[in-house]
Amino acid sequence: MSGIDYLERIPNNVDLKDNRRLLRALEEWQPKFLGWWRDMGPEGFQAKDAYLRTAVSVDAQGWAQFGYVRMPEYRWGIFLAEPEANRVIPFGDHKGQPAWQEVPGEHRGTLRRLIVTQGDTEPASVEQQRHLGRTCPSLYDLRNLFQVNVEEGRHLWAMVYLLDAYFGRDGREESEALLQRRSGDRDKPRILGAFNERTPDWLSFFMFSFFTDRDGKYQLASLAESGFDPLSRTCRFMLTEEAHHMFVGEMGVARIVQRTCELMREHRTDDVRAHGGIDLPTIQRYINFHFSVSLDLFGSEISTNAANFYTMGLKGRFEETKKDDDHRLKEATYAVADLDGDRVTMREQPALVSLNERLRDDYVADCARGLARWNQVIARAGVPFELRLPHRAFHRAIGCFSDVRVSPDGRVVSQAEWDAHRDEWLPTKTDEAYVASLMRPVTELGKFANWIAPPARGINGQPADFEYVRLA
Ligand code: BYC
Repeated sequence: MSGIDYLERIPNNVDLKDNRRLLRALEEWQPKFLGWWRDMGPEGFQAKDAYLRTAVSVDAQGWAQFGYVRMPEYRWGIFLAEPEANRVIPFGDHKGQPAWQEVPGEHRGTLRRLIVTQGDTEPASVEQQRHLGRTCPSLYDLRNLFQVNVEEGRHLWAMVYLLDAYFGRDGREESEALLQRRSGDRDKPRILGAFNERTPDWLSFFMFSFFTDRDGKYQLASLAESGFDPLSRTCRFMLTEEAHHMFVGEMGVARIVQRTCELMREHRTDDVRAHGGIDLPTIQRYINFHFSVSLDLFGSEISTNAANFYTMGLKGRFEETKKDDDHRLKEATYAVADLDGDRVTMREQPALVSLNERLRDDYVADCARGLARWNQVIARAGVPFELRLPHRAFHRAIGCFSDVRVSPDGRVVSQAEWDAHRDEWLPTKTDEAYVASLMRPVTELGKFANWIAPPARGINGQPADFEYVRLA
């Protein structure tokens, strides 16, 4: 037995000290997690002090404590949002019954699968981002990357807690498997498509944090409605952290857009590549890629899985309890995008099997609000250009549009037309090589790479030139 005091190392509000079985399972898992973190976590910075936020409790003072820490020593804790007294299952066949405090036996396999799918994304994103530290545009951005990484690590802990505490031996096996799959690996890939894509540069990272982390927001919000109360409470706390990740993405892209517009105006040209900026059409192509890949994460438009998750009371809708209907949806319908020959149309479908598409609708509306804010940056600079979300049928690999080619404006096109325009619509090898050529580390205090504007303010009231990571 090592001399580590796990109760001290694992801040928690799940009474770990009184749950010997769980503590033993976590003691066994923690060194494997650390081994994974050393192998697959941020490359090259494990021994550096970073100014990070750690959650040590769920109250206002405790959930965001800032200080310098070396990442392998980060205190990955287990936190559930405070229980809601007399909470009932808000939807599905069990609606109105007391929320489950233990796993409902008949839904055990399905629930485990949902938790594993959620859990799998967390280490996957750390793996995808592990090389980025080497090319950071500033210490401020480097710190934000590490904050996102350690919190994804904590989200993995959150799911492992559920598996170990509630699913016995098969839960522990799943916890191990979460450390064994690898993003992009041919033989043991991560479960969902977007988490096997590469995140080779910081433009991709910011796009990922904006678009793919936002899928996290909507999936977690749906799981936060779950009748299985420990899952609901876990996800509610995770959502507070997710907000910062999307902030990093939104502001990252906004700062790139701002810098691009500055260069366009300063040099009176659209050709900002000549001046070391990232041109707006390239940014648009990255949007097209990351948005479409993230749309796939919501699953097929028509899904009996989604209907079952709902009917079983395991996964609700976004803001389920704020909706004013019967929360069973047996009779209701919902308008779903569909393919009619070579046209994209809308078709009324039973609401239960349409839940993936409904959540995707909520997500698309949220993305559109972020895009509008990027467009304000462009408009304020007086540049006549507008970024757009591509049509939801564009470049899809999951669901009814996966077999056809669709243009960003929503027309079904021939393979020949697709081939002729592909390089206008999606990042090209040349784009990627150009963006890669900009990725040179900037680590002087208060300095920022030429292709990105400094942030309006620093983290936790600190200035932009604060020593967010101590590299010396
Ligand atoms: N890639 O009925 P279907 C986050 C599979 S992100 C590969 O269409 P369903 C984060 C599907 O699993 C949030 N496979 O879909 C963000 C199924 O396989 P099985 C993650 C896919 O089941 C950034 C089959 O296709 N959380 O937190 O209704 C950084 C037919 O499925 C994909 C969750 O996803 C895909 N894109 O819905 C860090 C929540 N899509 O089961 C973290 C939990 C579908 O037949 N997961 N398939 O073998 C779910 O709710 C559901 O599994 C999904 C799929 C919404 C993902």
